[in-house]
Amino acid sequence: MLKILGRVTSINVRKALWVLDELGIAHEREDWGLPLRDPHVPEFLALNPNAQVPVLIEDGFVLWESIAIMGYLNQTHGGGALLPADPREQALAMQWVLWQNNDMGSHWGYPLRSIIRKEAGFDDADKLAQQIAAWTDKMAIIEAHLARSGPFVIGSAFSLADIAITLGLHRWFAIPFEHAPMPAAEAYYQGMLQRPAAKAWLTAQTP
Ligand SMILES: N[C@@H](CCC(=O)N[C@@H](CS)C(=O)NCC(=O)O)C(=O)O
Repeated sequence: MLKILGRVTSINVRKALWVLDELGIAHEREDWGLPLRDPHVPEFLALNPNAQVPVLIEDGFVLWESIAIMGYLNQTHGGGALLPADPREQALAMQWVLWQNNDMGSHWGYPLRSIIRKEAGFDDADKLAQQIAAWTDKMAIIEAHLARSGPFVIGSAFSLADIAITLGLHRWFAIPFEHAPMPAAEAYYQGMLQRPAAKAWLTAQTP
């Protein structure tokens, strides 16, 4: 059976898990990743030399990188249903998937480790304020886009872009600090929460 290696507190693992649930694909999951199970061991490094989750294993096929996993699942088990058929719309959907990974997610590490995980060394108030300000700038980009688009990130159908962006928004709404108002993002997020496959991956247990 298809297996995902990774802890559910990882946003990148949740991208794969949400796609699996959205497509109704039977699978198993094994906890890997700190602090639950250290991936810096030969058994895991043989699968992913980066010592990172998620990793997908199916019939001996091994794949890492969350976006590659989303794409693989969509093609092999979803008949491509989670990406628009139109090449330009498809490219725009992938633009937002990549943006979430590379840009939207580049400033929440410090707030997450400081406010939620309370890790040692993440208690500098100035650094925290700087990172929240930089994150807010990125949020303003998706807020403006969602104010124009909708109900989905791209076009008239749910896609991989909605999974990536909604998980990114979850980080924003789940971490308690004084948030700048993002009404379009909030409305969009509430809409996504209604999807049965989304709920498990947008809870307080999975910040
Ligand atoms: N570019 C990779 C990044 C993967 C990544 O950063 N994974 C983190 C969790 S979100 C990780 O494995 N951290 C180490 C650990 O959990 O032990 C992807 O998108 O899959």
